[in-house]
Amino acid sequence: MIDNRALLVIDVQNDFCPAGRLAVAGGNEIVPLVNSLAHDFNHVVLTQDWHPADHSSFASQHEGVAPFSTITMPYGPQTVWPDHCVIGSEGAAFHPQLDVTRAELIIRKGFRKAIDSYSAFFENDRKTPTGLAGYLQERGLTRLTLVGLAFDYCVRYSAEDAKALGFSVTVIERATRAIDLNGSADATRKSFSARDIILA
Ligand code: VGL
Ligand code: ZN
Repeated sequence: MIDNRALLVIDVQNDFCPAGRLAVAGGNEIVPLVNSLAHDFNHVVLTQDWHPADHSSFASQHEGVAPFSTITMPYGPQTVWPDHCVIGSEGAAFHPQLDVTRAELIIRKGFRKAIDSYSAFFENDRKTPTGLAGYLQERGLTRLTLVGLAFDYCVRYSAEDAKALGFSVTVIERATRAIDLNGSADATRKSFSARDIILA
């Protein structure tokens, strides 16, 4: 019987760790636990936030707009961020202690200038697929465990999309850290509970 479980490790990158450009408090602390989980799973997929230097999700690209405020894009509201995870930069690299040797796939997202992608499955228009669902489905990987950064953005959107696509979804909260903007961490817990996403 094939092992249908996969660990999805979201955005454990330097820019989301302390001293990074979009630092998530304690982001680095999850690395040992993520590594030990990666050894317990037979299938591991990593995601990597991967933006061009002039990405439209950067506040710096919008005159007079402060980081962490919300703008309206053609596809809907978009929070704007400090510049982060610029393609090829040290900030976009995985945390140096992250064990990447277990990964069977690395999926990059947010590489199109005009659209952001929090979710590992769909860009922020909520309909352009990244291809990850097809990859997992073709391989029979139907039971997903999510960890990584940030709990209330890329982990949240990835988990919700995975659930809506019919995967079974568990998020291990102690292997995540939150940005927590305007109550977003609590909103994430409530949303998971409403959608039957298991928070372990
Ligand atoms: C993320 C904000 C912007 C994340 C990525 O990985 O949660 N958050 N880009
Ligand atoms: Zn980003």
